[in-house]
Amino acid sequence: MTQPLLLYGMGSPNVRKVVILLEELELPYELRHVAVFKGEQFTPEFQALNPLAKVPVLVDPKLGRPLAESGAILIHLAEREGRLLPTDPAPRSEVLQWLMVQMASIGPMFGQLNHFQILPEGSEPYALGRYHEQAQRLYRLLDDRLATREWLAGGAYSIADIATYPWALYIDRHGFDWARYPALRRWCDAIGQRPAAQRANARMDEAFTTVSNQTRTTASARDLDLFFARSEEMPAADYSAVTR
Ligand SMILES: N[C@@H](CCC(=O)N[C@@H](CS)C(=O)NCC(=O)O)C(=O)O
Repeated sequence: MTQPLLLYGMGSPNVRKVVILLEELELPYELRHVAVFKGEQFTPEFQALNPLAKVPVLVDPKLGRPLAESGAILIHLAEREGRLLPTDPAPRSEVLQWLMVQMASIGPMFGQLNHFQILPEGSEPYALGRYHEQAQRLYRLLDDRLATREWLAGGAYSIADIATYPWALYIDRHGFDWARYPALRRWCDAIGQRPAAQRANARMDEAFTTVSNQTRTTASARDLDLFFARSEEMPAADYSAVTR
């Protein structure tokens, strides 16, 4: 019998994209929660899997080593199964380009916007303004791109779409109006209706949502300093909104 894959994660977009791909590929897998709001990622056992101490991490018996970084995990699984990443150089390079846009720009910029939105209103206006502008530029890029094509890259649904979708769903929480991004909305709806995306939601809810929320809402101020890597040398920050 084939051994199932094991994915370490929590309820977050970088984990969700891997779960969506696992469902698209119909591979057997187990999910293991990592209590990042309680510092479990910094245990020696977890850091042996990923020295950067972040989820997701995939353990694939066929690979013989744990694999971190969601983009690398998507490429590995797509290549392993020969799906959702074209082999012809031109469409393949296009899919990889748009996957890198997600990994290098969308994830980091939206992540920083999420961070500064958490702080009490008015505490970091420059940082909030900067990341809001960067996010707007990226939402506009996606909407313009999707106005002339069904999928982001390579002429077919691919790991570039799967990587970007869970992040694009932040649009209204980032204060933008869906009505100004109709092509992005059409694309999000189309992915959300795919049976694999719906099965991924159910698996994420079952394995992560309740337990992630519980660790988040009970995190102490010290836990949150650790989670946000705020050192003693830095100014104090009010993260209390995270626990609400
Ligand atoms: N570039 C990484 C980012 C992973 C990441 O930021 N993971 C977050 C959850 S989405 C995490 O583990 N945070 C815990 C920490 O930073 O200590 C990827 O795409 O896998």
